[in-house]
Amino acid sequence: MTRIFSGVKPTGHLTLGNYLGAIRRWADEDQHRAESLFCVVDLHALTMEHDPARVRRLSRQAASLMLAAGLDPQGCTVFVQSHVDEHARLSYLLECVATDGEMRRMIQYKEKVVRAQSAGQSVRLSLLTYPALMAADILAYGADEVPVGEDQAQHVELTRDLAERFNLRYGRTFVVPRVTLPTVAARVMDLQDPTGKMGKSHDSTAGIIYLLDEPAVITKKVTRAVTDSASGVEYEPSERPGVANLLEILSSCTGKEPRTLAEDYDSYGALKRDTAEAVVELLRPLQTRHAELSADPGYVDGVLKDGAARARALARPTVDAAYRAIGLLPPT
Ligand code: AQP
Repeated sequence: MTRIFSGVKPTGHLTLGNYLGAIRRWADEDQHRAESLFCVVDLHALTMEHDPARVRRLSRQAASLMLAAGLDPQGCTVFVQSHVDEHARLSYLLECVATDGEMRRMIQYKEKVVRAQSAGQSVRLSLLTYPALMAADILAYGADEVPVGEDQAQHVELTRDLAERFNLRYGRTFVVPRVTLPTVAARVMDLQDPTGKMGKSHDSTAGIIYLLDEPAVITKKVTRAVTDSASGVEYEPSERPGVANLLEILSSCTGKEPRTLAEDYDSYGALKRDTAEAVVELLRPLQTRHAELSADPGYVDGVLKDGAARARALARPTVDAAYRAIGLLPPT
């Protein structure tokens, strides 16, 4: 059976980008067709300046939002990365297979270095080595598929390279995974800066729709979305990114093609009104379920405990095999 792994970092409140690019697919499709593992990848939240209490809070919130989005713990494994030691164990081996040059080529690394430096922060070494840990997250489980948004595709490509290199040098140990992207909204853009990704750890929040935003807040953010001064509504992502972003968001809520949707509108006002309404309705059930789960933290903790036990049992044999293959003496 196909095996799927994917995760979300507790670096901020989850956004519409996280939902449309990843989590909705996990819940609506992936968990029903494959053996699936979905993870709150909390170790990745330590690569930039962080507040320990906030990371803990956001980790539980991310898990509860994943469940609220429809992940069924009877049908898939939901867990927290740091509860399973195998991720960190394998990450070191992959650092011994990766090169400094390929880590430095990662776009997210380059972007986040600029962000850290402009905030006057030092750049943590873990920011550079983060893709090795992400590769470990995936390879430890023998995942065949990794459903992510477009921004993570480069890291999955690197994971493939590391798996192939390891297998070639030390004997076949890892499944070589492939990335799967959503057909629409693979990169939801910031409503205030439609040339940049809607990212949960960005400082300016006016262009970011958070999954737990109130309906009135969502409406205000969509209404104030940056478009352009051209007249008429057309789907031209490179020339008119703001309008294209709204059409893609509406498309992923309605199932209609962005280009077809564009024909229904001759004003930005109507497009924004319908997009805001569609997003509010899309998120309503998730927000209701999240409120119920928040009132029952014991349930979420129980899901994460069972999930970690299942994940550990799956990862351990592969990581042990990698330790043997690379030349480490097994304990007696
Ligand atoms: N804007 C997006 N559009 C489509 N998919 C997205 N994803 C993230 N943003 C978008 C996908 O959501 C999954 C989890 O994302 P993540 O937690 O790994 O990263 P992030 O939300 O991008 O958060 P960061 O890295 O902490 O902050 P920023 O955004 O500031 O760089 C992934 O599958 C991702 O592709």
